[in-house]
Amino acid sequence: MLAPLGLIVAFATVLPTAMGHYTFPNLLYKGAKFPDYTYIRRTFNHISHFPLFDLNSTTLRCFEDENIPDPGTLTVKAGDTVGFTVDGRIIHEGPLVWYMARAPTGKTASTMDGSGPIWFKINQTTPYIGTTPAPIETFKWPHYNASEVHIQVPKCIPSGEYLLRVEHIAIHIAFMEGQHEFFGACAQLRVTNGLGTGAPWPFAQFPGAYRTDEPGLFLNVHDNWVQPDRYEVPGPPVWTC
Ligand SMILES: *[C@@H]1O[C@H](CO)[C@@H](O)[C@H](O)[C@H]1NC(C)=O
Ligand SMILES: *[C@@H]1O[C@H](CO)[C@@H](O)[C@H](O)[C@H]1NC(C)=O
Ligand SMILES: *[C@@H]1O[C@H](CO)[C@@H](O)[C@H](O)[C@H]1NC(C)=O
Ligand SMILES: [Cu+2]
Repeated sequence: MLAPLGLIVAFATVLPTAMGHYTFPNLLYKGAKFPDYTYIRRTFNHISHFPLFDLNSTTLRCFEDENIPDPGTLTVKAGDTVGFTVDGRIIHEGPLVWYMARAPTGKTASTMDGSGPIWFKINQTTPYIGTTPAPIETFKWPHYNASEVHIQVPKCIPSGEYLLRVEHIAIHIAFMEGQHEFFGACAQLRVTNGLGTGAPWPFAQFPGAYRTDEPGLFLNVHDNWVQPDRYEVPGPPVWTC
C-alpha cells in the first residue's frame, strides 16, 4: 500500500494481494462469533480497511472510529481463549502483537480512553527460523494468510475490566522509513476468576510506544534479509504470568 509504482511492480510477484487490507471485526469466544463490532470498538478503517501510519496519533490506541456506539463488554474468565476474525486475511509480512490495559480507577472497559502508560504486552510473533530459506519470504511469518487469530487471557491477572488490543504490523515496504502499516482493534472484556497473583509490567503508552526509525519498523525484510532470528518486535517485552 502506498508504494511508488516501481516498487509495486517489483514486488508484484511476491505480493499478489498487496492491495488488499484487513480488519478485525468479530470477536470469537467459546464457539460463538459475534456480529461486527460487538464487544470490539469499531475501527476508523472498518469500511476502507486502510492502514494507520502515524505513530504519533491517538488512533494508535484502539484504531477507533469517531463517535462509536458502546460495543458492550464481554465477560470472560482469566485463562480463556478469545479470538478475532480477520476480514481480508493477514496478507502482509510482519508480527502479530497483543496488549491488554486495565481500566483505571473510576473507568470501565467501555469508558476508558486507553491513554497513559497502561498497556502491557501479552504476546507477539517472530519470524520462523529455518535452515533453508522459505520459498517466498511472506511465509516466514506465523499468521500469514490467517482468517482468525486467537489469544489466551493470562490466568494470573487480577479480575477487572480490560481492553484487549490486537495489532498486526505490516513491514513489507518498511525499507522506507515510515512505511510500516498498522492494523488492529480493541475488545472490551470483563475478566473474572483472575488469580491476581501476577503484576503486569512493563507498561507502554500509545502514542509513544513506537518510533519510525526503530529496528523492527525500519528494515528490509526482502532480498537480503538474512537475520530473521534477530528481528526485534516493536514495543515492550512480553509479560508472562
Ligand atoms: C512524532 O513524535 C516524535 C517524538 O515527539 C517526533 O520526533 C516526530 O517528528 C513525530 N513525527 C511526526 C510525523 O509528527
Ligand atoms: C503466545 O502464543 C503462542 C502461540 O499461540 C503460545 O504458544 C505461547 O505460549 C504464547 N505465549 C504467552 C506468553 O502466552
Ligand atoms: C490463503 O488461504 C486460503 C484458504 O485456505 C487459500 O485458498 C489461499 O490459497 C491461501 N493463500 C495463500 C497466499 O497462502
Ligand atoms: Cu498494504
